[in-house]
Order: sequence, then C-alpha cells, then structure tokens
Amino acid sequence: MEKFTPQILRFDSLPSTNIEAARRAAEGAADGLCVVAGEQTAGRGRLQRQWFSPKDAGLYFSVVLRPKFEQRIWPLLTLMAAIAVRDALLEACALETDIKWPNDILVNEKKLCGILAETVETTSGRAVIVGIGINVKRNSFPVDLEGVATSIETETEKTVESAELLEPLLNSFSKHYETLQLAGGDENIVREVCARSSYANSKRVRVDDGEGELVGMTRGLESDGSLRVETDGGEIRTIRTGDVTLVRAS
Ligand code: BT5
Repeated sequence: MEKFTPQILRFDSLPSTNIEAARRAAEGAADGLCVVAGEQTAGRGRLQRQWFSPKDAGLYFSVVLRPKFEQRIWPLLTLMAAIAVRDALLEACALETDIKWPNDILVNEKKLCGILAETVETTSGRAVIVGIGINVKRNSFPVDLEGVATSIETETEKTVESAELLEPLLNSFSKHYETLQLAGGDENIVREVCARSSYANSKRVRVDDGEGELVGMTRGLESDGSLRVETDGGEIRTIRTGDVTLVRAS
C-alpha cells in the first residue's frame, strides 16, 4: 500500500497551489508533496473558474498523489478528500458540514470549501493533484458571494487560524487515502460519502453536465464515484461530471 506521508512546502503567495504542485510533480516530486500558500493570486476552480483566495483568509493547499490503483476509480479521490475535510472540520472546529457531489463542502447549503482534482503527466507516470480551498475567515470571498458562500468564522463565531487546520486535515486525508487503497476501498469510500452527504440520496437536483441539464432524484453513487440520478420518467442516469444544484420545493 502507498502510505501517504505529507511533505509540506509553504509559500506566502502563489498564483495557484495546484499549478505549483503540478509543476513539481512534472519534475518528479513524490507522492505526499503538499504545497500550501498564504494567498493565491490566480486560484482556480473547475472549468477555469476562479477561486477567491485572499491573504491569510483561507487554507489553500494541494497534494501530489501517485495512486497505484486502477484509474477507473481515480474520480473517488475528490470524494475521498471531501470526506477528509468533513471529518477534520468536525474534529478541529466541531463544525457539521455536508458534502455536495462532486466537490463541495457546504454548511446550510452555502459553500465553505471547494476541491479541484487534476491529472498531470510526469516522467514517472500520471499523477493526481488534489487542491483544497477552505474559507476560514469571513473575508475569504467577496460580498457578492455571501448568498452562496460561507466561512468557518461565520459558522462557528470562533477565530480559527488556517495553519491549525492543516495537520488534522492531512491526518484525516492520510487515513481515507489508505482506506481507498484496501480491497473494496472504492465501495468503502462510496459508503462513507453516502453516510455524510445529504445529496447522495433522495434529493431533488438539477444537474448540468456541460452538455445539457436534467432534473431528478439522486439515487446513490456508483463504485467509481459517478452520481446516479433518477429522472421523472424513472430512468437512472449516471453522471460522471457536472454541477449539481438543489431544486427547492415551490
Ligand atoms: C471548486 O471549483 O470549488 C474548486 C476550488 C478549489 C480551490 C483550491 S484552493 C487550492 C487549490 N489551488 C487552486 O488553484 N485551486 C485549488 P468549482 O466547483 O468550479 O467552483 C468554483 C465557483 O465557486 C466559482 O465560480 C465561484 O462561484 C465560487 N467561489 C469562488 N471562490 C469561492 C470561495 N472562496 N468560497 C466559496 N465559493 C467560491
């Protein structure tokens, strides 16, 4: 089994920790490299979206992974990271959060954390960069996102420093990464996500997969992390990537 042993590299400021980690992976950095920045000047979400990352307001970091298991289940790395974040926030801040497939951590439907997993080709094989951004302070996003975003400080009304969160998070990350590598690890991670996510089952959602939209009820996850959605016509659709939004009863 590949044991996850974090080796931490800290920067005051970077364009994006994912870009820096990918660059170092391409140069041969080992599994476990963890790039942390005090701010990101070009923090990224999925599909080239922006991730607001003001100075000392959030925890911004990326880890290099070189998984030995089959690529079919690599999409589970995003969900595994979500479980790690959820567990660490509960342990370190007593904060209950929800996981929204595929990459969001929410509190009362507002986004507290986003995860961005990307693959990168390197001389020693394909690697995965898992980037995690957590809003720690109230000022970690602009006011116009207040309706959809939140922070640890807002939710707990306590002062937490980003640096204090990193260790519990990496411990939890390491534990779940090991789980994923054991026999049946994919099913275990899926089970853990389903137990921690109100979105995994029986939630009416709108899904935009980039090619079109559909509305239906969530019906759990496949063993590769795809989301199952039952349409109003009773057909089960398997969603590999996309944006999920809650459909509120009118
Ligand atoms: C994500 O994308 O949620 C992935 C975010 C990953 C950020 C980490 S920070 C460390 C590492 N280095 C990087 O450069 N990135 C990773 P997505 O699901 O596409 O959501 C992006 C959307 O979230 C944006 O379009 C905004 O609407 C919203 N958003 C941006 N900044 C936010 C923030 N700080 N808090 C809450 N929502 C935000």
